[in-house]
Amino acid sequence: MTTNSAERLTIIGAGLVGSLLAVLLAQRGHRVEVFERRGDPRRLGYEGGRSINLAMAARGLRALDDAGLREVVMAQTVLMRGRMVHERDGSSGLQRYGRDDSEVIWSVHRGRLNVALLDAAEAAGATLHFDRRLVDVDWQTLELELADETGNSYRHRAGLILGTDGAGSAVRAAMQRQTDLGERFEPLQHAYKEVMISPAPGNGFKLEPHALHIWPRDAFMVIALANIDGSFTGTLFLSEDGDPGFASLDTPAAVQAFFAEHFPQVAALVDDLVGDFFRHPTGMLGTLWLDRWHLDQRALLLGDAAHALVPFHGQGMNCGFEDALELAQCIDRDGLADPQALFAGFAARRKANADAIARMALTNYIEMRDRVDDPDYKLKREIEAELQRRHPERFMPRYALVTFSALPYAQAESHDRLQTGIVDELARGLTSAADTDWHQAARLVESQLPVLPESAHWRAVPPTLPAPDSVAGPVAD
Ligand code: FAD
Ligand code: E1W
Repeated sequence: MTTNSAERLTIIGAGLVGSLLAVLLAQRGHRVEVFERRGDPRRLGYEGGRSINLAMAARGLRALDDAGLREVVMAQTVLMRGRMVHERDGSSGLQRYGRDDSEVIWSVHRGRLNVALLDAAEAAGATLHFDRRLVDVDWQTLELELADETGNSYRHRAGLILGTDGAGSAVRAAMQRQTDLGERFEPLQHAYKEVMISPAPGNGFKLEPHALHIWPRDAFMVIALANIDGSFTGTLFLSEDGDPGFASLDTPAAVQAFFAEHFPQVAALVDDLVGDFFRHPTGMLGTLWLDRWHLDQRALLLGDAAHALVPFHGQGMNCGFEDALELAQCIDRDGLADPQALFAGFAARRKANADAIARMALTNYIEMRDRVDDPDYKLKREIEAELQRRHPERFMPRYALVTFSALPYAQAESHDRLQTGIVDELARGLTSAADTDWHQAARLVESQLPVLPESAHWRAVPPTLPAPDSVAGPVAD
């Protein structure tokens, strides 16, 4: 078995996680090379010109901060204060995510974020190779077999291999041929499709920009996030089979009838519903679980390649960015002299957290789908808000622990299990949060909930004045 030329780091996949990892490692003075299947998005544009956006939260921003990229990225985001839930009857209301504007998330353009990260990676000294798809790895010689779009093939001797090539990872497939990673893919019956809402005349917004819009309809839903140019990207989440399902929406008339019945407001906002529907691919969703993320001293997986999640907590990129930062910090501490120990140590620290966010994302899927407009759900959220007000050192809602804090996901999940038990007990038989027995609540909280560690109170932005309950605040930026 060969040993690596340990000073060199070979990243496969220059998506969001790979490009940030390249920045973080190159900035630390390591020799970094990156191979990416697609062409350079800075020359060729992105995703066929489509605007796809994502919700960035505290964990993502924390990693960008370490790379010195906070300002560059934040200048291109739209702040989101809460979810705007659109009911069947056409009414809507904003449910704040947090207590004030230190507890918000940001809508960020996937393509522009990736471009900013690629620029920063190059500026930090990383070497980028585009139009180079990994086909296979010779694990004896560490030779990569790469191909370009026209089918030419290339060979390249790798250093330490870091696989950030996404959910369909070729690095992972090559590792699987060498060892059993215990891979399991748990598909979700639901798939997704993106639709575009153009800006209002004069680059205004057709919907409140500072909110994540949700049209929940039990078994399916549409969400929409604003872009800085005034447009919105909408996403339909729907079963693949059955009726309604993507398989049965196979004609323009069927698509129009489905939206007219369930999402008339969305239908009126989208410029070219039928065009979008049949031009854009239907994306698959699911959870990828692995028992192992590394192949001894030779290769390590990070991001979606190691742990694809369902998107319903908006944490896939955030978790992947946390992976990248944590690996950089492991290298800071232990160096690259013993890659096997480095990879094993990283995976041991990180896997319980990835598993926890994968489970919590599935839980949020159920809530998103059919509970955000449910009275019992609202009652429990009200009780939670008051428990947090009364016991801020011990009680913090799950959404806040996941989205605004730096508490490791596994600890957020176990703390939330205790909290859920308490809230369920307090809510039993109640119809109004005002009837909660707050003496019993205090007893339960103090006897069952440990004091939260400092990382739970970490915030990406400083606290602001407490937020009013229901208004979105100023719309103009
Ligand atoms: P990717 O972004 O998939 O990047 C992989 C890269 O590797 C790509 O550039 C690809 O071209 C390249 N590649 C692939 N194969 C090869 C190969 N053989 N050789 C070389 N290069 C290769 N996350 C959030 O945090 N917030 C959200 O709001 C959010 N919303 C989402 C909504 C939807 C509908 C979906 C599906 C996901 C969402 N996510 C969200 C998750 C997020 O998109 C992913 O977690 C994130 O993109 C993972 O980044 P990555 O770099 O690991 O993988
Ligand atoms: C967020 C794709 C996506 C991204 C998200 C979220 C959701 C639903 C979806 C979770 C959320 C930001 N969420 N929003 N409101 N309640 N939970 O917070 O990123 Cl579907």
